[in-house]
Amino acid sequence: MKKALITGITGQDGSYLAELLLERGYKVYGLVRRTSTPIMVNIEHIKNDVELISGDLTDLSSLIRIVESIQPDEVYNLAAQSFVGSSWDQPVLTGHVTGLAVTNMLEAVRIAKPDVKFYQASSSEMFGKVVETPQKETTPFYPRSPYGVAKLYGHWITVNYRESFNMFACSGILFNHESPRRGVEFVTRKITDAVAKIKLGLANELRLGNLDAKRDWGFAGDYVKAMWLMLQQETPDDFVISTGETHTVQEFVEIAFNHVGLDWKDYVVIDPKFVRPAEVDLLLGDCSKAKEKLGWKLEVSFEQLVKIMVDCDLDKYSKLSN
Ligand code: NDP
Ligand code: GDR
Repeated sequence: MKKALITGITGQDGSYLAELLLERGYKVYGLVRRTSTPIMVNIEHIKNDVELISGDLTDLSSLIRIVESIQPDEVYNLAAQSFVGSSWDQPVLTGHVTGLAVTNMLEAVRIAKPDVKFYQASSSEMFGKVVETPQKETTPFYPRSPYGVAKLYGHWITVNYRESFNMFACSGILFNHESPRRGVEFVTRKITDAVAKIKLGLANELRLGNLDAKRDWGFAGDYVKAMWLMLQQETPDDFVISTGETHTVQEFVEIAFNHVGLDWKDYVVIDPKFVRPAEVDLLLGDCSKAKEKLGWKLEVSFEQLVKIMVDCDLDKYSKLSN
């Protein structure tokens, strides 16, 4: 039985990845932070099937001990301070967790199980300012937030450990991916959550920032398959994962409101509080390399994704109000 360790298992991607690995017969271990009250919403349904281990990405000694005791075949490093907006409020913490701590995980592996297959959750935020579109593996990076800068460190240190120590380390440069398990501060879930509340009479407005930003949005369930595929290859490499379509925040808003028969213009209020100090205007990925070498493909379209998310939030609030 193969063993996998997932950091960030309580997050959106960690929960989908854990499901996928369990389906494929893996023994799954998840690193979880100690919290005063448990926050396990995303993994409630599988918490008896996975083994949760207490630790923190910033604490090297605990990571070494964990890798030593589990002896995993694969490590998926998904833990991060992942909200771009907060990275301006907490730039140092973001640098520690999202950037430097990637070295902790790599060191733990190098010391305790150097033949591990390692996946690093890199991000299209590393492309930042538009230098070239569509963005691919060879596009120069120009991050526009403390989060993007920290992810760039994580990306390059992963490449460096592969080249320096001959480790099987891959970096997945994933474009935005969403689901009903997305945190509510991210714009897609913020929108679908508000649309459901407005439809059910539980809210009467949705306050947003820049509606013109363009993102390449896919479904998280499709993207975790790409992570797994990267670690099943003969040689480690870096891959862009994206849909190859870009949409504005406004288009997302329109589809979500239309889906419940409402006109978004009656409810959306632009609030400067949600406009960022520096914006990434356009993300559009070219994932030809992943399609060709990994055989990866998308299953959920953009419109389907928006509707799935709205329906889930409607269902959730309908049950709560009954
Ligand atoms: P989430 O924010 O949903 O999950 C982040 C996870 O990291 C949570 O489990 C969180 O734990 C954990 N975590 C945070 N800080 C620490 C720490 N110090 N020690 C241990 N665990 C910690 O992110 P996603 O699932 O959306 O994303 C997964 C990864 O992929 C992240 O690294 C993200 O930056 C990256 N990424 C995401 C994309 C996306 O569109 N979703 C696109 C590209 C990259 P807790 O529950 O305790 O907070
Ligand atoms: P992003 O996701 O920054 O792309 O990072 P987010 O959903 O936060 O923002 C997307 C775009 O929407 C605009 N926007 C708003 N965003 C939020 N959160 N709230 C608002 O009210 C709002 N109004 C407009 C933003 O300005 C932005 O342009 C996500 C995260 O998952 C990262 O961890 C990941 O690396 C990248 O995607 C790829």
